[in-house]
Amino acid sequence: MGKKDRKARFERKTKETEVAVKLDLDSSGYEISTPVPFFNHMLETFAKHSGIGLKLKAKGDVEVDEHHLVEDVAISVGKALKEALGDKRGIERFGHAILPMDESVAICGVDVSGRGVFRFEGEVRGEIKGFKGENFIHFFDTFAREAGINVYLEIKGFNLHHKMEAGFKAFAVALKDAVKVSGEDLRSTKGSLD
Ligand SMILES: [Mn+2]
Repeated sequence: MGKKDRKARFERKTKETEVAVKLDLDSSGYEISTPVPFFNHMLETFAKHSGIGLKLKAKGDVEVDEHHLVEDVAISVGKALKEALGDKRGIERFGHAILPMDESVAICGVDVSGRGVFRFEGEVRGEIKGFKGENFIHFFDTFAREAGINVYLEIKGFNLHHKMEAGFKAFAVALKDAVKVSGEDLRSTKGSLD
C-alpha cells in the first residue's frame, strides 16, 4: 500500500483566476463553485460518478472568456489528483467505460501511467451558456497532462449537452476503477508509474 492518506489540497492564484481545490480519493461528496453554471454541472457530474471527494472554489475573468477559468481549474484538480495518488502502489491503474446518454455515447479509457496524454475523437462544436466545446477538449487535455494520466475519449451523438455530459460521466467511471486500491502491487513491469 502506498500513500495512506490519499488526499490533497491545491491553491492557485494568478491575475486571471483564483482556484482552491480539496480532493479525497477515499471519500465521496462534492461542493463545486465556479462562475460558469454548465461547468459546475460537469464537475458535479464528474465528482458524483467518480466517487472522488471534491471541494472546488474558483473565480476568474470569465467576462473575457471562460478559457482561463476552465484551464486553471483543470490544472488545479489535475495537480491535486496527482498528489493524492502518491506512488500509486496498489491501484488498478486502468479503467474504461462505454457510457450512453440518450442519443449520445462516450467511450473512455484511462491509464494512470505517470505520462499525461489526452486523445479525443469526436466533435463538440458550439457552446452551452458560456461553456464552449473547444474548452471541454481543453479541460481534458490540461487535466490529463497535469495529473499524469492517459485519457482516450471518443464521443458520438447529436445533442451537445448530452455529448459533453456523457464524456464527463465516462471519464468519471473509468477513473473510478483506475484509482481504486485493489492490492499491494505496483502495476508496472518497469517498476514505476511516475
Ligand atoms: Mn445534464
